[in-house]
This record gives sequence, C-alpha cells and structure tokens, in this order.
Amino acid sequence: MPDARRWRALITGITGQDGPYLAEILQTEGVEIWAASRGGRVPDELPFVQAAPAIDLRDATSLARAIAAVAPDEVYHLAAQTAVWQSWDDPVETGDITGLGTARLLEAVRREAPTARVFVAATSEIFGEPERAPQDETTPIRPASPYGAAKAYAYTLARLYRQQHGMYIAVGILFNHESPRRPPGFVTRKITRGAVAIARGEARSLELGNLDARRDWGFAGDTVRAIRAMLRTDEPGDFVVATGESHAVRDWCELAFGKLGLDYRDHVVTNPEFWRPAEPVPLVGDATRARDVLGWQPAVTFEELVAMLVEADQSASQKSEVRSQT
Ligand code: G4F
Repeated sequence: MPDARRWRALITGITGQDGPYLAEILQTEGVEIWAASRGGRVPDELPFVQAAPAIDLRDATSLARAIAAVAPDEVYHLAAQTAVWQSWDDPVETGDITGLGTARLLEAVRREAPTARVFVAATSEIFGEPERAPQDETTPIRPASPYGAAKAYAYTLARLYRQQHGMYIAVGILFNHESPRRPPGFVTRKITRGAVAIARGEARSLELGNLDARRDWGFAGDTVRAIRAMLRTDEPGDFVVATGESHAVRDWCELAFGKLGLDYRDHVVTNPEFWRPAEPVPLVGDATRARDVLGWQPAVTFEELVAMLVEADQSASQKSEVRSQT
C-alpha cells in the first residue's frame, strides 16, 4: 500500500531568512515541504525540502506551473524584495516583485489550488508614518517607502481575495525579526558582524546611519511560529506579530559591543550614506490578537537576541579562521 498523501506545504522565499525556520517547524510536524525559488534550488542545509519548478514573481505562468505541479494544501508566500533602502533605488522592480508578485501568486492559487490555505507576509512598513503607537490590526496604513507601498498593495489584495473569492488567506503584519540567518545589510547583523570583526582586530570602526532610529525587534524563529499558527485557525485573519518593545539601534550597539568587552562609542561612526530619519511615532507592535487567537508569544528576549547574533558571528569567524589555516 502506498503511504497516505501527506499534508503538503509550498514555501516561496526559501532562500531568505524565514523560509528555513518555517521549513524546520513543518518538518517536525511531518508535513511534505516543497520550495519554489527563482533558481529552482533548495539550500543544502534543508535536504528534507523538495524543489518545485522554478518561479519568477514577475512571470505569472511560472507561478501557475509551480502551483499546479505541487498541488499544495497550504502556501506560505514569503518571497519579496525586502530591503527598504533598496526600494528607493528601484521602486519599479520592488513594486513588480513585492506588490504585483503577490497578485500573480494569489491568482495562480485561485486558479490552480483554490482550496489551499495561503499565508501572505506583510510588514510593519505598511504603517510607515503611523498616527499612533503601538500599532495593531486596526491602525490605518500609511506607507512611507516604495517597499511599504508595495507591501500595502499585497496586504490589501490578500484581504480582497479573502472577501471576494472566499479563499483562506491569512496575513501576518510582521515587525522586524532577526536571526543569525539575517543578511548583513540589515542593521542588526551589520552591528554584530562589525563588532566581532573589531574585537578580533580585523576592523577599526563601524559605519552606521541613525543610532536613534527605533524598531520592535524579535527573533525570526518566534515569528515563524506565529506564521505557522495562522494557518491552523478555523477563520483566516490578519495578525500583528511583534514583541511590543521598542529599542534603538544604539541599544544594539551598546549590548553587542559590550558583550565583547568594548565600548561602541570608541568604534561606531555615523555615515550619512546610511541615514534614514527616525519616525516621529515609532514602529512598535501590539500583538494582543496573535496572543489571544493563536496563543502566540515571543520566547526570545531582546538581550538574548543580541547575544545570539554576536555568538553566531563569533563562531562563524572562528570557523573561517580554522578553514584558512588548514
Ligand atoms: O535593519 P533595517 O534595514 O530594517 P528595516 O528597514 O526596518 O526593514 C526590515 O524590517 C521590516 C519590518 O519587518 C521588513 F518589512 C523589511 O523587509 C526588513 O526586514 O533598518 C532598521 C533601522 C532603520 O530605522 C534604519 O534607519 O535601522 C536603521 N539603521 C541605522 N543605521 C540602519 C543603519 N539600517 C541599515 N540597514 N544600515 C545602517 O547602517
């Protein structure tokens, strides 16, 4: 007798930060995991994930082909152009990939797998310049960057598809979430990598933008637990995923350098190239709904998160030293 068909998940964005954490959770649940990426490949660290036909979010046909081939029970749409600063350099591509790409994905699901449950990743950047803090699911959206505008379109469309087509679509309004898998262009990894390099004598200074900019930073592993729970509720909805704590970039510097026995004020310099003005009303989330409906709450504290990234960067640089000596 062949095995009964297992519950099948399709993830877009497996090469990003969140995809691998999500795949690891789904694996523990016995879900059959497929990933659709641009190159049609899966990272080596995820041997239990199968590669779906390659997709390009700018090409509707490729999305329809991948969804028809996998016939998923659930789809996690994580892929996007996610760097806020890059969205100013290429607003058209950001709109095409992050905004219209979500439209193409939803349309492909509607046609090829209309009963599949869908998760769409939105972001605190849809609030942009919010009227109030903290922000929750009822806060008006006021994006302040091409990326925020593209995500606001994706968010709105996901809600419209839920209403108009009766599809099961959950939306996560994700506040900043970090991990050792975070690419180094984002401020958190930039700080921890920079601090480790300075502690090892490999660099003398670290150039940053606005140290007083504030964000609500959580651990990506906690964020994907919420994402997972969203597709396990009877009714799909919108959920803010946040810690509810606001910290400054300066706090990251103080803790990361401090953990290495350094004073950030001796090493961090500001460079206008990286400057973005601080928002008059900070982005900080109220995740009461996620707590009440999903039973979700973050497990990793801010201090633990900074320590986790510093330790990961220390161990990565020790390994690369060993490799270069052998
Ligand atoms: O690390 P960031 O570049 O992340 P940002 O712009 O908040 O966006 C991230 O989180 C969003 C919410 O989840 C996502 F939607 C988005 O896709 C992405 O994952 O910047 C964080 C803060 C900003 O206020 C920025 O002005 O750090 C400040 N900052 C100060 N110096 C810097 C730097 N940011 C970067 N990237 N580099 C700096 O040198």
